[in-house]
Amino acid sequence: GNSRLTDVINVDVPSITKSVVGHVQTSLARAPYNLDDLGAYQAAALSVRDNLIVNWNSTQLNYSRKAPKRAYYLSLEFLMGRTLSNALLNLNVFDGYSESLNQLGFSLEDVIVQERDAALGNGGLGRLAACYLDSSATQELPVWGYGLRYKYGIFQQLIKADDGTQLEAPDPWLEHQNPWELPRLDVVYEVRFYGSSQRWSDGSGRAVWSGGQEVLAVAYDVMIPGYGTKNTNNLRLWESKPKRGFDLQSFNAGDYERAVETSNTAAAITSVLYPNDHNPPGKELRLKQQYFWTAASLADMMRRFKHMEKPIGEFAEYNAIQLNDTHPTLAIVELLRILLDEDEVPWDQAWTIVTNTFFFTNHTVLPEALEVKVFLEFENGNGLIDLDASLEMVGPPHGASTSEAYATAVEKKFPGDRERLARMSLIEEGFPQQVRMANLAVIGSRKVNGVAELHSQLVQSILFPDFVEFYGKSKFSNVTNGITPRRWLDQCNPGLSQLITDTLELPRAVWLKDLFKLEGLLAHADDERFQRRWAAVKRQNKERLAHFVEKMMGVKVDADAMFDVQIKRLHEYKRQTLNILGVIHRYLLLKSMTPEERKKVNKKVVFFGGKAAPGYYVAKLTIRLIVNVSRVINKDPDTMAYLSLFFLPDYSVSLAEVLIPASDISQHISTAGTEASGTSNMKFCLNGGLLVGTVDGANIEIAEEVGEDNVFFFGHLTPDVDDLRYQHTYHPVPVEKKSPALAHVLNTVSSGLFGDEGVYEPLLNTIRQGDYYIITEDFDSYIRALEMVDEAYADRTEWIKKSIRTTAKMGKFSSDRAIQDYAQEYWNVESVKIQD
Ligand code: 26V
Repeated sequence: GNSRLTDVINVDVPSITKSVVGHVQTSLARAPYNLDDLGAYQAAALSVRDNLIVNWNSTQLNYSRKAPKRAYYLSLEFLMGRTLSNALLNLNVFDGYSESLNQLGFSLEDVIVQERDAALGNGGLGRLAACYLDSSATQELPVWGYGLRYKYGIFQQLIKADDGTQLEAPDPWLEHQNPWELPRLDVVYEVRFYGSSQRWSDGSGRAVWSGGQEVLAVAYDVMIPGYGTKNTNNLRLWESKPKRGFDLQSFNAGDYERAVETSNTAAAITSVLYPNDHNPPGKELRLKQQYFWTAASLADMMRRFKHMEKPIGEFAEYNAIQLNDTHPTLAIVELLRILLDEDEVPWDQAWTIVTNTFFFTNHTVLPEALEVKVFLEFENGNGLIDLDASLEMVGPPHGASTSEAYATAVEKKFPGDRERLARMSLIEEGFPQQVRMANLAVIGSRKVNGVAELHSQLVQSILFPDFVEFYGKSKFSNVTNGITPRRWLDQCNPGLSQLITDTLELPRAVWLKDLFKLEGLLAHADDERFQRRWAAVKRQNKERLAHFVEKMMGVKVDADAMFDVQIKRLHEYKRQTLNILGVIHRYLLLKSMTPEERKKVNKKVVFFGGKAAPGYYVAKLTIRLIVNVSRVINKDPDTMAYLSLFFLPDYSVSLAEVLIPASDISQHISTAGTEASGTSNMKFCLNGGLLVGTVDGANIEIAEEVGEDNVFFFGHLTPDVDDLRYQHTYHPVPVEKKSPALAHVLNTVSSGLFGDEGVYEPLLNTIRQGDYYIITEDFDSYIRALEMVDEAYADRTEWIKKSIRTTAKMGKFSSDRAIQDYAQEYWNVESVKIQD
């Protein structure tokens, strides 16, 4: 069905087979007969890797020879998912491997799913970084990613059988060896922690830093192939390692625990990804991760730059560094430290270089997500708590000079405005004092951006108004997020990809690199044959998901029903609660109907997926409610034909690749002004799913592109939210008054219909009291929007047209466009074509 042979130029099946079998025998040391799917995956991956290595080498050699300006994407998270299928498609050898594996008695589909996801990220921010790497390589831009090689990625989510609560288990993704990384045991840096620093007395700001603890950073390179190009970029991940394996003295003295203690603390740094997004953990280990990673990355960039033999003053002409949120902000003070202490650059020039090098992307306006770092006391501490001590604790001794120079400049521009000075300070006063990472990121960067139009406005008006006044508007701008159409259409939805290629009469290699070409589909939206094929693809994808769910959960899923999906991290602002309360409302309505009435109702299957931060009590309670509601309604004989509900455990990139192509409608229902962008909204629309959502984040720009008549908007708008919150706090009105329908639903949950009498009260009370995310205010209009969805779906032809028009207008949301924005408007880097 999904043959891609049409555009394949280079399918040399015998040589692929030779390479795969060669790896079975000499790399895996196994016999080609009697091989299982896992073995076949490993051999196929090693064979593909051989090709990647060749391309990677010539790319890196070309970059070194041509010495272009480079950009570095610093992100603590890269949510890569699986690599094999992506590499096969980007190298244009998918069919060749498929055929070869068939001949060897395997199905490529079964082999592909043997791979574990590389899940080194929490959600949108980490997946965005992965899409940006794909687009950078595809556009032949000299961009590297820098991150950490966590031994354990995002935790595995289990749902407890008895009460439906979330449990967390470790994600040992490196258990089998990882064929996509190249250990670079020779690329090693020493990173210092603690110790003390002696400042020179010449007023230069220069210091000598010594003592403390040194940890080694070892590089692991992950190859990032571009689509339809030889260019293969690099993602360099650091692993921490003790400088000395163990302490021989303690060992000889018989104290074995002591002997390995320091080696344990060193290894701990890159042991695990922090699983909370939006709530900074405030743990010493997290700060250590941040310094370890930024120090190693900068040392590496500096070594590369020194190799070019350019004057240090030209550093920013050859290097641009994008900060993915505030997590890598210590890079600013670390570069300053290197320039001052190691290269003896005068302070003013050093600061100019720094502020020409860095660019800062903010990813949320939620106040609780803003990183402030507690001043941890100096190890040899004299009890002095100031910026110097704090930043010296983990590293660079130049926090204070930065802070002073900057305070002087602010004071000069706004003389005597003490309150403003306090707001703009790098230090949040109090006990203990804390460093405001966002303020440091703003002052140390050339440009600051948000991730969708509305969000970028809010970044300027809510987060940094003082800085907009201080620096002027031009320092602040917007780069709307994007997604890679290679993974999020071609790879996850081969049926649709093929239909698009057939319809546009363009090679897929063309439209996948220029997504605006999808507009060509508009001319076919009224063609009935095309509509039927379009609907058939969606139907197939729904059946694929139905089979998947049946296999995973042992329950039948009706692919005739409308599929309604909400998949994202659990968070109050994302309002999964609103969705589940809406499901209960629908269930109660169905229960109140006669069998005859029910027959006229649109059949619906609702899917949820997503992880809650382990310590986020209300989010975990929401999962528990969803699971227990599903247990009641899925076996209610009155309603089960019309409404069913699934919480799919352990949501991941790979699960998203099955869910997204199968959705008829998806939910993006954050309180207006809280979701910076959202990126799954783009993925659903690209796959012909429609949206129900609030006027928030990138939903707004999606509606601008596809037309408001193709999006189901509801709810209050951003400017009204603060007032409504104020009313709920100071002039509370009972839920019954505002929304009788919601009150009925809340009371039904309280009554214990879904078991666990009383346990949901803390969750329900977040709505009954305060209602910070204004669920009460939005509930009725949400229900109305869902009714509109049902009505629209009843006219199936019209629905299919909406679906086609939606996909056709998604060009803007390719991450290729986003990366072009960064490359041109921010980094000033140009593509480098690889020659052999
Ligand atoms: C913050 C923190 C705080 C410290 C602990 C670990 C951690 C991890 C991640 C974050 C960042 C939270 C911000 C975030 O993930 N924002 C999301 O970024 C997406 C990509 O721009 C965007 O689509 C989502 O709307 C936004 O919520």
